[in-house]
Amino acid sequence: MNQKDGYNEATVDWQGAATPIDTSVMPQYQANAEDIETFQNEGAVLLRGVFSDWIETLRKGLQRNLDNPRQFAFPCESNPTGAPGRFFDSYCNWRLIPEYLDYISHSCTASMAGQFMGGKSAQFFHEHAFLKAPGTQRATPWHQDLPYYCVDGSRTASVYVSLDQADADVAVRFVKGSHRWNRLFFPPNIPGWSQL
Ligand SMILES: O=C(O)CCC(=O)C(=O)O
Ligand SMILES: [Fe+2]
Repeated sequence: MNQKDGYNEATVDWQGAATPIDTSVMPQYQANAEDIETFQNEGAVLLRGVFSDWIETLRKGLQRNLDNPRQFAFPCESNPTGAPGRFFDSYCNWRLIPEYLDYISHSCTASMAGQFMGGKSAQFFHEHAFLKAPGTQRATPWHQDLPYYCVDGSRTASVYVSLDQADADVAVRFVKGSHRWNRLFFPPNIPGWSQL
């Protein structure tokens, strides 16, 4: 894999020309006040089934990424050689993977994020795909995203779409209310960044 010092590098031109998205045809999400309050207070809210109709499309998109990792941006295999399972991630591919572009342009994800952030408009930052095959021993380290993003502020939201059922002990977890601790937790092992 195209890694330097353990970190993934761009393998393709991931910026390219601007990709116009017609926001007028994006479906609206109807967030309820209670869910917004939970998100604001606890930092995360579970919304079941909202993207059921998009799972197959997103799986197809992810499969492109998995089949030809080097044709996409920032591919990274984090499993040590010979370790069971697979831990793969890649990001900034929404222009290169038509299924991702379809989801971003035609699902209610933008409307949803906008309402939970409490803004009048939403700016899309990027997508990030994670794959952990059954048996993978390596876990994603505890972290917050904000410290390593080139954005700041509290009106941000990630829409995390799970494409598979995962047991609770290996599923993504959030520390309730930690967004309000007035502390930033950097991902570990990034040179110059403080350890968690
Ligand atoms: O699913 C994971 O392992 C990590 C997800 C994550 O860090 C993120 O979505 O920002
Ligand atoms: Fe993250």
